[in-house]
Amino acid sequence: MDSQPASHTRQRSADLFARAQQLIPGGVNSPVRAFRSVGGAPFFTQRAEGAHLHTSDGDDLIDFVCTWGPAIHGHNDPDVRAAIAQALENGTSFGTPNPYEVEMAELIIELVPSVEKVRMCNSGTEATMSAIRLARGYTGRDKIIKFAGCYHGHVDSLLVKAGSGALTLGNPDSAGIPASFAAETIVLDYNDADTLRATFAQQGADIAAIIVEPYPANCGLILPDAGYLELLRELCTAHKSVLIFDEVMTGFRVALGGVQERVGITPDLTAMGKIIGGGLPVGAFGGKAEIMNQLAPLGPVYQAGTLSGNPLAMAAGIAALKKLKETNPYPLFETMGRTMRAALLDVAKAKGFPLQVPQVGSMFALFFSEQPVRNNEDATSSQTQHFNTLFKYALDHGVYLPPSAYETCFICTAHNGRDIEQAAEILAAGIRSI
Ligand code: KE4
Repeated sequence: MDSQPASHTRQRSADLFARAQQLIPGGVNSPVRAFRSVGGAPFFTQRAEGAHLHTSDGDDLIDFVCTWGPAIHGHNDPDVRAAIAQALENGTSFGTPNPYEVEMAELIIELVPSVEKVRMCNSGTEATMSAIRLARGYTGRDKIIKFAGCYHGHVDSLLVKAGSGALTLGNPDSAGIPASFAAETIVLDYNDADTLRATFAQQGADIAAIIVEPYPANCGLILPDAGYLELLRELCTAHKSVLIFDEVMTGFRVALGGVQERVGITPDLTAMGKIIGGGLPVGAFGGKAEIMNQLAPLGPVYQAGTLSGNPLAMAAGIAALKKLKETNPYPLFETMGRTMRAALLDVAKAKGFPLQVPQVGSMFALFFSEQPVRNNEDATSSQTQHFNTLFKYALDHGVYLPPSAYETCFICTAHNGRDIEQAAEILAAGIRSI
């Protein structure tokens, strides 16, 4: 892959972006795509294949965003395509139950043992929003605990940042969120066991649920201290609060059964998305039948969706999940992830540069920080300007990292072999150039 000349203008993308900005707020349909965090203007993608994006400017990029997680088999996977094409023969949406929904539910329940019943929806946001409503309806309580830096989609009660004061009551983290909503959300630091215990001691009887990304991956990638996730389980059990694992990103990615399979913890509810749609719009939430049966039409908690269980999305997701079962790519992911981590740490050490590369399987992140990153405050204290410099160097040399230091890089099976080595060389050169 040739390095792009620094003067490479990406003119076609620039023209498209100029038009888009006249029509769509910020020119994008999701904010992170606007490159505001890293600077510069976004490129537009014409086609995606395997581990590569082919841009409107004729560039060929090794992709470590993988459309934010769904493309675990690489883009445009032939088996997923074939499944969509076959389903398409019968139409795109029926508004009635369809056989694909049953097969998808059977697969999820087989692969994620904590899930006894599951409901499909159309995004990760819908999944977490519905899980929270369900937990509140099931417990009759209002308070939710979330953790600073964790992102669970644009749910009103979760777009909340840490408040001040001992009770850490939340403040809105977006315009349009009533203070009354934010006040029902308690925001704590991830990996802070003492404050968590104290919060439950003070308010346990009012806490409907904890919602957590068990491996937070929306503030870079953060891994739990030993015993921390077990503490979440212990406190929720003791206080009869619902433990919700948001595995929209980690589900089926870090193991077939997600983080909960790796750590042997059984949440009460799990939010899912991304991979289970094979790249088409999807979300799902599931867990204990006793809780799930509170959902309409059985119970008093309402939740619905015109396109929930859409046959094309179900066919694509079923193909993606079946392929994961058949190929078991997780050892390969660990090997590729460690190859990338070692290459980055080696060059940073040789340069005497502070770099942390948390990695688990096919997920890794880069923090330019002396200290390991244990929570959101550590993450935001890292030298993100170095990440932004690396991002630009990488893009100019044919490697696409997530356009924010607070995202996580994804490896797919299609990276195997030359792509991962070539990308590691380019990123190492990028670190040397900082
Ligand atoms: P969606 O509504 O975007 O499908 O899912 C929301 C969501 C929920 N939970 C977790 C752990 C998530 O990571 C997400 C969405 N992830 C981001 C990337 N970090 C999506 C990218 C974007 O917002 O454009």
